[in-house]
Amino acid sequence: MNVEAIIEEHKSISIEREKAILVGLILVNESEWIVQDHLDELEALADTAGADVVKRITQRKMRIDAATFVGGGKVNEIATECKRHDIDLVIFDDDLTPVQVRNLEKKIQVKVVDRSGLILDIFARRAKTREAKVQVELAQLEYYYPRLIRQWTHLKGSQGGIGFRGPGETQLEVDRRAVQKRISFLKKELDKISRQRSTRRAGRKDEATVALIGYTNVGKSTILNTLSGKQDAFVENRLFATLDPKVRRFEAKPGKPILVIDTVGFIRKLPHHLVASFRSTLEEAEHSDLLVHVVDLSHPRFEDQIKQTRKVMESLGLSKKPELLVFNKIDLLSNSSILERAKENYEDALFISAEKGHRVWELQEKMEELLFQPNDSMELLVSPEQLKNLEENTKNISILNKKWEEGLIRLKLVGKQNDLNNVISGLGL
Ligand SMILES: Nc1nc2c(ncn2[C@@H]2O[C@H](COP(=O)(O)OP(=O)(O)OP(=O)(O)O)[C@@H](O)[C@H]2O)c(=O)[nH]1
Ligand SMILES: [Mg+2]
Repeated sequence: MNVEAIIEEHKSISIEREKAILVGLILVNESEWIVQDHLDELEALADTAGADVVKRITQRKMRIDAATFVGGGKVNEIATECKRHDIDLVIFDDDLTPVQVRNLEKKIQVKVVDRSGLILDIFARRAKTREAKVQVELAQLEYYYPRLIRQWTHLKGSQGGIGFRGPGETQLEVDRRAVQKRISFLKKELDKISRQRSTRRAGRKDEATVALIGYTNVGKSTILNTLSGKQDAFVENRLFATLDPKVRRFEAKPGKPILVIDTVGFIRKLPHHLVASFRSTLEEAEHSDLLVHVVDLSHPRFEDQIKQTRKVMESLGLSKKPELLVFNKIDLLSNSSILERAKENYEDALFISAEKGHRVWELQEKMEELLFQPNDSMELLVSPEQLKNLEENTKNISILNKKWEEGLIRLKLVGKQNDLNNVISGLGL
């Protein structure tokens, strides 16, 4: 049986919801509430994957236990709770090594999944198109490859469900060489898909493109629907609703169409295999003229989400692209102080409610302004350090005509007015 067929089979097996326990470690320099916040998010992930969380177990510890991640006493406590509540799976908030998973499963007698495994599982369920399926399968196989030695037979009950969708159970049947073969086949497929994408992109290279990026569930697809006046992008109050980038053309001003691309959402600790294999999808953001970074202002940890999103952006080489911050869901704010503070802290940002349609016109106008603004230029005299700073930190600006002049450098900057203004304030001129 090929791996793809087995993935399909497993998707169909596990419709029933499973009962889960979440486990988080509080290391010395961490505070309990941050770990609880992370577990809130893990609970949302578990819910999306089809599990109901019955209990959370945390442990304060100086360092991670190499053999079982948490300490021996904690493992016993988890095992007891699993029996008491008839638990199907234990989900750890941090990544576990294959050895830790094996040891834990042996002791707890229930399957053990980590955050990455859970996210991969959700992606496997959500993948609809050929492209998304190939990307998810590749990420899963690379993730599971080092775990092939797991002995599933000792676990209770049937072996379906979370952590087993996708290649999961085939680990017993397919030997490592076959997996390696499949991985190289999938990589070739991805190359093909990536080439097709770039051909498609070449066909629209004269059009202004905007990519909607941001943490998962912030409202990117809702914005796409509101802007294009259609309701065809899939919106859901669960994590990772969108896996395939949708492109919509909308024409606010005649003759000046804008292509808006909706992308897959980011999350804290997005598994690196996933980032790597979703590269071709995320290339859409790489090739856009403007990134609209959407933030859910009603989320208590929105600032951390901005940070996490920027981290992923950096790893994808997107941090130098022009970025417009858009705070969404302002209709959900119960007091105005959050909005006021955010407006002070993020002066250039926009504040909208995509669902209610509040101030979405501002987003349209701002996108047009940033995309269709003519280039401007200015001349500057800078020190070598300032030039270095410019070269490293300026977004979307060309630095031309560099000439030495008495220990300083005369140069010309070409770019949009906004970007040029940012340069001037950045250099303190
Ligand atoms: N109250 C309120 N809810 C919103 C707003 N915008 C989006 N939502 C809701 O937030 C949830 C997530 O919206 P999506 O548009 O699917 O979010 P997304 O960023 O595309 O999420 P992923 O594709 O999972 O990354 C849905 O339940 C939306 O109805 C808003 O302005 N106000
Ligand atoms: Mg979406």
